[in-house]
Amino acid sequence: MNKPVALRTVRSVCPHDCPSACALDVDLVDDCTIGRVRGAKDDPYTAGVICEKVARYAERIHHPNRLQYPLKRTGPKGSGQFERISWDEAMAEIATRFAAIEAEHGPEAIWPYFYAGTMGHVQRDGIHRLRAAKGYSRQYETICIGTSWPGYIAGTGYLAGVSPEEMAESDCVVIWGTNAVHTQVNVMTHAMRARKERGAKIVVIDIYETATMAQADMGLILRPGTDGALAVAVMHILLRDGLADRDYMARHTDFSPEFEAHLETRTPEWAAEITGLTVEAITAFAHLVGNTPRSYFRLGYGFTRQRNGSTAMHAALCIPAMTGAWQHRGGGALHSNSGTWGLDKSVITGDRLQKGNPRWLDMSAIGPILTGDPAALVGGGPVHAMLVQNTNPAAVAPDQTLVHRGLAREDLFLVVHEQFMTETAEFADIVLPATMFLEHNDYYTRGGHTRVLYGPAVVERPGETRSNHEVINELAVRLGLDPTDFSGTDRDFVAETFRRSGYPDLDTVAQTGFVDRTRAEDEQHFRQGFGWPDRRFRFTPDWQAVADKKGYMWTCDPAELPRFADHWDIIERTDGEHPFRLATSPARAFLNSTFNETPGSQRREGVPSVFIHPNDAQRLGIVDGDPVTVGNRRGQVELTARVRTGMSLGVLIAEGLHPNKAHRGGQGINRLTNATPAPPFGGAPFHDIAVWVRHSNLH
Ligand SMILES: Nc1nc2c(c(=O)[nH]1)N[C@H]1C(S)=C(S)[C@@H](COP(=O)(O)OP(=O)(O)OC[C@H]3O[C@@H](n4cnc5c(=O)[nH]c(N)nc54)[C@H](O)[C@@H]3O)O[C@H]1N2
Ligand SMILES: Nc1nc2c(c(=O)[nH]1)N[C@H]1C(S)=C(S)[C@@H](COP(=O)(O)OP(=O)(O)OC[C@H]3O[C@@H](n4cnc5c(=O)[nH]c(N)nc54)[C@H](O)[C@@H]3O)O[C@H]1N2
Ligand code: SF4
Ligand SMILES: [Mo]
Repeated sequence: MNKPVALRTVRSVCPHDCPSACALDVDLVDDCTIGRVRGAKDDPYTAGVICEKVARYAERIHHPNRLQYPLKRTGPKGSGQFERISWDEAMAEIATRFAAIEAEHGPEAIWPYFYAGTMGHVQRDGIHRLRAAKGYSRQYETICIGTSWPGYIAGTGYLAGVSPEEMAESDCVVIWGTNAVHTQVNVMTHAMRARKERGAKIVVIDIYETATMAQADMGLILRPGTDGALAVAVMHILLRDGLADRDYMARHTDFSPEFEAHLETRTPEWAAEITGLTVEAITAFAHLVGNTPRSYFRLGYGFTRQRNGSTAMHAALCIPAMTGAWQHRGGGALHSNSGTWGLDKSVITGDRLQKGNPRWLDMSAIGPILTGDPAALVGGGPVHAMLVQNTNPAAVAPDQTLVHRGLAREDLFLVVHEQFMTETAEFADIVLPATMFLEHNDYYTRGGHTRVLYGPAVVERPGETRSNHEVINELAVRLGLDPTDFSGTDRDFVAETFRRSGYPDLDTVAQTGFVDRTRAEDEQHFRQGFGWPDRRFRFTPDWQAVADKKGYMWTCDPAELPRFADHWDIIERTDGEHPFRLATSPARAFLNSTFNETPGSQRREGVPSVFIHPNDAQRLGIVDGDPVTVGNRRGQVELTARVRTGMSLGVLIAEGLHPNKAHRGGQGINRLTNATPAPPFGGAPFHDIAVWVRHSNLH
């Protein structure tokens, strides 16, 4: 077959929930069809590189299974039996049911539910405008950032760090708790530049030998949930061996004799016992960062998906504050730049329209909420209706047994707006077909770099698909809300948001495709001080002050938190019945549950499997390729064993969110995860799971 000839190439942005926010060059074959997708060469962060799954986007946008028409359920809940209906019928039914449920149970019985399927602000966050104007239940956003952001803010007081492009000027790049080769490939571009041009050392800290660690000069494989112990032992060594910058600490941190006395007890021997690392490995790492002023800490999400994730993030972040790496170009840390956009999004989110003071429901606790757990419902009544956009909780949310039981309730009216017939859509009463990013207008941010990018509609939409923005506006008007707040195009909303934010006007931005929000170098490095009133970095965190800054809600007794940066020993314990620790690390060719529908990604990832150490496998009579069952009190999942080294004994790794149905037995990996909110402010500990494993045929 001849390759189709590109008609023209347009600039766009990857909309998916990945810190890289790549600028894309998309070939158009005709008005409806895309060809190749490449990373923009002239974007300084993307630098011409994108992941393989987005390079193959034609497979997703032109997928034969894309939803194209509204559907209404005809069989039992979850049966997947639907009939085609018109948009008018669908919207009329939704409006009638929502109005009736509100009349009978009050507006808090309706819970619009969303997440980050698209990271475009107009399409993603418009659901809040409807929520606010109606006084529906609010959504506490914990599933991804619930533990990591608070841990970072606890130190710096501000959610921002050194531009990732500066990594190229580092002498040591520490990639901590992120599998960047899978989850944000562009980190590698800049880290590898530093190695090539300056001979920088790359350190990777994970719980197994990831594709990222395979490229490292130093790989530290520690036991899950023990990063805090490694971090405080590193600080112990820095102080002991005269590698701490006491002058920097005196000027820019709250370093105290009490904290120093605390660290005296955190010896490398103590940490070796907890982390499973050797004293020599811990010492070598401490000496490397202690002797390398330009050390850049790229702190990921993965190590914070443990119950002690917030304190682990804070402890790791303390290292560059002790060495003074922050002062130097190419030194410091980055977790997320999401505090820096300076956007006024009120036209999208409708803050001014907020009716009453409705309850906040924790998105991670969707299972307990829908099955009537009084604590999760925060004292209020049941949820009777949901509008779901941009997320697939029946696959991605923790404690899947409860999630499915809840979604299957006959007295829950469920509307799902989707691009595909996901596990969640299968439970719906009404399914609405959604556009994709190349078919609507939006602007995008992500914490992994410093630019805000614009992505215009460039191809025709298939069938009767509609954008989130259009659905929210139409539903609001049908529910009797003031059309002035719910009319105008998505492009109008982008333009108005830019205007309110003091950004350049949209026509200008559309020329280049981005707004550069890179802050002054001194600000990125906190050279004039950190984001607390005394301008000092905090080794002794004030978690209440963190909560006050961001409106976080406590999920534990504040007195339980360790006083100083520390290892907090609260992860799920193994026991005789559950002797293994499972982490559900990311797959390279899936993005959460997105792309698990495309053939190229399915080929790359194969069957749902679990990595197991050869000694553990041998003891349990398991050989590579065997069917195994992994389980705990919450559920059981069928996987295929992959026997491999490069991980600790007693650890299991299941990469990726395969479709639930791809597992023998049809139960997805989140059958095993826990929906109890992590302390101090909530979040789902997806990599913190005690389980058993056995050969499936030896029951
Ligand atoms: N290909 C791909 N890309 C993705 C995603 C995806 O699913 N697939 N997801 C996207 C989303 S929504 C997000 S938030 C980001 C997340 O991206 P990351 O920041 O990379 O976070 P995770 O994917 O949760 O996990 C990263 C690594 O943390 C490791 N880990 C788990 N527990 C521990 C621990 O206790 N200590 C240490 N040191 N490491 C640990 C895991 O083994 C894994 O290798 O990636 C985004 N990009
Ligand atoms: N076991 C385990 N579970 C996890 C994780 C883990 O590491 N392990 N990671 C967690 C993390 S970090 C996150 S962020 C969550 C993410 O969970 P989700 O936010 O649910 O992410 P996706 O699975 O990518 O699902 C996004 C859905 O949005 C749809 N979508 C995309 N664009 C649009 C649009 O414009 N309109 C509409 N209506 N729909 C759209 C896509 O088709 C897709 O089905 O998953 C979490 N779940
Ligand atoms: S998923 Fe991430 S790496 Fe891939 S194109 Fe999108 S932003 Fe870039
Ligand atoms: Mo995420």
